Amino acid sequence: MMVFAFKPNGKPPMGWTDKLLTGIHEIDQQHQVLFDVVARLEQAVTAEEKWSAVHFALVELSSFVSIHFTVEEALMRLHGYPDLDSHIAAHSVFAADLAEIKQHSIRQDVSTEMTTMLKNWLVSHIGVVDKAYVPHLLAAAIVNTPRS
Ligand code: FEA
Repeated sequence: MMVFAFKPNGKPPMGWTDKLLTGIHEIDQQHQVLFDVVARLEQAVTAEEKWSAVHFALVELSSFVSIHFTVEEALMRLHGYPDLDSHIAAHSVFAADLAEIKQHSIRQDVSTEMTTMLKNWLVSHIGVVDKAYVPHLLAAAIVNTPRS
């Protein structure tokens, strides 16, 4: 069973900055899970853990990325976001890069450059491309407070 690391009342994940908050609670939680999983991947790579630990972190990251992209794309589609197609295209490129690194991890070591590339993509995608849909979704009255 896949267990994701998000702890709602825990510390913010490594590398997370509140500048990346969108104000849409569900999305912000998911983004922090992504950072958490990337931090675990980085740790496995820098500590030179067994290939299987690195591969498992990449499997976990791919699984959660896929869930997250599905949720985001559904919200944008549901609310008629005009830049949906280019946003989906950006997701597809990242998912393909990630799949390639995951395959690579079976045969060869994953480099810190690769994990840095993944983290940098997350920061710039969330900070620019995701933030661009926020005014549209908030105007469409997406619920943005935590469920009790
Ligand atoms: Fe458009 Fe959200 O996607 N954060 N990520 N990755």
